[in-house]
Amino acid sequence: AYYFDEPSRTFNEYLLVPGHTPADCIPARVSLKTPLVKYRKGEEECPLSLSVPMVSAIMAAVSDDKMAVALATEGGLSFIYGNQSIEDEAAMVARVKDYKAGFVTSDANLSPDMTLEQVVALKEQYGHSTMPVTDDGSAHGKLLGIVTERDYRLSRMSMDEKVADFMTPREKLVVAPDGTSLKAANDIIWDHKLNSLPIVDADDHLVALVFRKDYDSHKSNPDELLDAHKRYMVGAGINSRDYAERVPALVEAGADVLCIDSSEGYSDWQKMTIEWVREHYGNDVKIGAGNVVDAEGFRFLADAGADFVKIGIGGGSICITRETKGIGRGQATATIEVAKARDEYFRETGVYVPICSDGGIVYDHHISLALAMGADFVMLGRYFARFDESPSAKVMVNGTYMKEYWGEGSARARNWGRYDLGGKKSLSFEEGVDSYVPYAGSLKDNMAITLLKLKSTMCNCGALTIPEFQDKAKLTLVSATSIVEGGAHDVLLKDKAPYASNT
Ligand code: MZP
Repeated sequence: AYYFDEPSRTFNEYLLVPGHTPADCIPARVSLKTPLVKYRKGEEECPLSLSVPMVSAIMAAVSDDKMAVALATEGGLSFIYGNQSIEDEAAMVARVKDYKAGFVTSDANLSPDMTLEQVVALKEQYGHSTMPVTDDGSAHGKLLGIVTERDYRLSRMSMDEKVADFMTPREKLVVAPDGTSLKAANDIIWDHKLNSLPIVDADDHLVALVFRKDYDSHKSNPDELLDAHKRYMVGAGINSRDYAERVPALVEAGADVLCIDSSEGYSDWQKMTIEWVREHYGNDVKIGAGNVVDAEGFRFLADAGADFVKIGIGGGSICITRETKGIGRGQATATIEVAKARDEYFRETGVYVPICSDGGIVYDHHISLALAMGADFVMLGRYFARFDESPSAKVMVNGTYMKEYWGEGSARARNWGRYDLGGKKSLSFEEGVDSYVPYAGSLKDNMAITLLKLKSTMCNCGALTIPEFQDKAKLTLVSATSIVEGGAHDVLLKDKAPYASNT
């Protein structure tokens, strides 16, 4: 047997030592842009990049189309979960791509006299972009109008509150048939006391109505505002069994990037999947692979043609793989080793293959540590599961709001494709648990704090970009006793547990 010289370590065992902070190194100037897929040395720009280095896990409790829209709005990316029918997964991808952020488009079919059923039928047509609001908040009530679903969800209001709020002009739906003239559109806006602006084409026909706040925030002319109306990026999980059917459906639906979802990716199954994609799509379809935890595993997947490689076995909050099968590696050590292998591969081949640290992020500062250790971006499950936008149920447990969160290897998910090593199509034993995580509110609010912490840490290390951070970071191991020193200690806390995870 081969023995590694060093024990494998977790993020909690490391700290960053500050570097020199120049006066112009302030959070407002930090860029979190990071590559998502591989590129060649000398190429001006990576073909796909993220504005923030966070992606949501390929899990049924985390990444559906709603999560994908909310996260893409903040500059990250979701990988829609693959443990569902090909049709359902492709439909989720298509809904993200069809999502019309901040716009209520004109439609000749909309009218204030419509029944709720008719609106729901239209909603199907538009995907998830709109929500009907009725006077009594029930499905039988009289239709008052339609609000964009993003506003509806992000407001965290109950249906009742929403109906009350709906009476304010901000949320009202404008009913404006195609071909409406600018004058007629302005009349509608005036009559309905709407806080919207009409966008018209060269013939003065209405193209769309835009919420004024979106218009103002762009500070641009109407044309630019409609260019700004770009489609969100979305990823999708696949497995190494039904890819010949699943990949074409996801590509057709508009997925920007795919990822083979497996608990252990150093296998011929992954190589065969990547080869199939290359044979049928060349380099047009981007595909990530994993998970691996050492240099050998990285090299194997990079040579197989993976567009990015995911790191992590057994570190997920809901994962019991290490207990069940005795395989895995501390997430920090795995990330450090794979980052070195990525850099060596780049020097040798001129190809930069981004790496993603997946699982085991408990505190916000673990994201900083993962990036400092060389990860290009991180994948999180538990973090996102806590938010309004995750697909799981919000429940009251012992007087506290919780969200359900379960592993893909749990009896609840039975995602056999993720753990498959050939043989029958079923999950023979569990590698994950079913759990609750504390409800934390909206994704937008939480991510704003997390990202500000990350940017502040980067400035403490004198870095304005992620590559600069990776270059300049100085990391130190911490002893068990200095971990105690790092928390509040030797004082009597007034409030209970202010140091809960992600605070
Ligand atoms: P975390 O962010 O909750 O700590 O970890 C999320 C990661 O755990 C996922 O991205 C995936 O790699 C992994 N995962 C998902 N389900 C299981 C399981 O049931 C699991 N064991 O380990």
